[in-house]
Amino acid sequence: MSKPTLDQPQLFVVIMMDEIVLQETNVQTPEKIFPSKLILLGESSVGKSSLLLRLINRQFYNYQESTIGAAFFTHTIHLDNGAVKFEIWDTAGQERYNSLAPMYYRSAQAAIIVYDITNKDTFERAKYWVKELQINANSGIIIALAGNKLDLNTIRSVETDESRTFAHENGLIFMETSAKTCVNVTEIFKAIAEKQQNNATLNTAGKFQIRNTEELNGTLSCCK
Ligand SMILES: Nc1nc2c(ncn2[C@@H]2O[C@H](COP(=O)(O)OP(=O)(O)O)[C@@H](O)[C@H]2O)c(=O)[nH]1
Ligand SMILES: [Mg+2]
Repeated sequence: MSKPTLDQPQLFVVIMMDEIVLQETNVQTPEKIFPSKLILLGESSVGKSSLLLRLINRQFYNYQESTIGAAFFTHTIHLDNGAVKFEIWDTAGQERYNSLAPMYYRSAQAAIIVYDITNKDTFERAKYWVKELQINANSGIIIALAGNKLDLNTIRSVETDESRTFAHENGLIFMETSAKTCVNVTEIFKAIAEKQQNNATLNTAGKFQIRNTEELNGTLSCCK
């Protein structure tokens, strides 16, 4: 059997399964569901598709095939007070053709900007995307910065402190991730879901609940 990729139908079967399970669950315990459009941005080959494949399919390929065009996938994160149903857009082409990007990030509620910790240029590119979204995207967009390929820590060229400081200054969620060894993959999506739900609660009920993302550690993992 040929290797499944994000473009092949196998993955859609998994996604459909996810949604069927959700519906069955809802019959017994109806749960408030927040829809959220999330886009993956970042330089080519930083691991955007690999992170998504790891999240949805719990798999990793050393030779991930290039994304063609853009594809979207749904994935629901369940929280204590409801669920966030992400419509996740994995893009290709935005790396080379800046003009394509607004088409993807327009109307997005969240973005994960990915860079490769072993490649400084990709971090510079990530900074560009942060500025671009701050200026042109929805004002309330939640932005997360993912320093991917943490398994290659020994040959890193972007220091954690530098990225953390940049993220802090710009109000971003920040995590270093590895699609390969499955570090912080589900966690980064859950942190976004938490923030989105908190913002929604703040907007609708005037209540604000601060949650520490560290409390999530160990409670969720995409690697079973
Ligand atoms: N070592 C390592 N390699 C990774 C990781 N994530 C992706 N890759 C590899 O990096 C290459 C590009 O990945 P891909 O997901 O296609 O990047 P994209 O162009 O940003 O979508 C592929 O060869 C992946 O196997 C990671 O966390 N660690
Ligand atoms: Mg890709």
